[in-house]
Amino acid sequence: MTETKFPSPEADQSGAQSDAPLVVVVLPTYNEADNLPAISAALLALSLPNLKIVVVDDASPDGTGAIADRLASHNPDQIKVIHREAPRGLGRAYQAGCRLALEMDAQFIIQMDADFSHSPDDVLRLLDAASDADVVIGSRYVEGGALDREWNWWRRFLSWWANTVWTRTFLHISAQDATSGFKCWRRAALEGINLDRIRSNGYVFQVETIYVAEQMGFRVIEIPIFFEDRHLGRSKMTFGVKLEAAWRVLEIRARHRGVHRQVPGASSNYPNQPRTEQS
Ligand SMILES: Nc1nc2c(ncn2[C@@H]2O[C@H](COP(=O)(O)OP(=O)(O)OP(=O)(O)O)[C@@H](O)[C@H]2O)c(=O)[nH]1
Ligand SMILES: [Mg+2]
Repeated sequence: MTETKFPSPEADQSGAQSDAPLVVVVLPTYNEADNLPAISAALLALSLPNLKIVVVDDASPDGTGAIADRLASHNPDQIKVIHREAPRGLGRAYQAGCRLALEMDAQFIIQMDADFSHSPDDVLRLLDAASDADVVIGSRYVEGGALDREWNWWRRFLSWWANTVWTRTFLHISAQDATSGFKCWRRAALEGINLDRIRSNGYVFQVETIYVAEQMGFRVIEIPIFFEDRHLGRSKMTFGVKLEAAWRVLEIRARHRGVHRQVPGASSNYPNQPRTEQS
């Protein structure tokens, strides 16, 4: 086994857990009753001694919020729940979850879907890569990344178009998977982009935050992931969400083109020892 930045709980018999950097996983949920218990368990089972979960539920009609509360009551130190009222929206939910993560003093903030499209095991790989970056994207479009074969041609086309044509043409984003919902932020980068200036309500939150991070000169890197189609539950991607994504790309450019980094070298304030994958 190789040295890791995030010591495993087994290796740390002295109760020195608080020395490990706090990793907070923000899990937005809307009707994820079938997935939430399993994804929470999988995350808590990772060999990270200081991991917490923030579930952000938007009054899911299927009772996900009550399930989240039950999980939190069993793991009060590790699971926090935010209950949001209407209007629902992935971007709004992430705003709330990321703010709480910063208040909790998280050093690394992970964004991921709650439906197992993003593998919990890949959280370790994102954290590894964060040794050399301010933001790490779990990417479907860099070499080695892949989409589930279940995706039909129309969905593949839309995702490709959104990433390679729309965001790259209009925003000149360097990342090849700017719409990815699987990311690791160093605290300094998330603070640096300033969530107050992010306006996206829905899925285009992903694009807006990456655009601002790149504009401000934060180091954004991508690592390949396999994006698996959800097994349980249904997609929340509505026509309205797609429409917001399409027009807001134009607004994002007008709003943020001139932003510059205000805290040069911010990432150097955070732990940055090399960490390699466990073997
Ligand atoms: N809190 C909150 N979470 C949401 C909302 N919309 C989607 N989510 C969550 O965001 C994550 C991604 O949503 P999905 O519906 O899986 O979207 P997707 O991955 O693009 O689509 P599929 O691949 O078809 O599942 C999931 O964890 C959802 O439960 C929302 O309005 N509010
Ligand atoms: Mg999904």
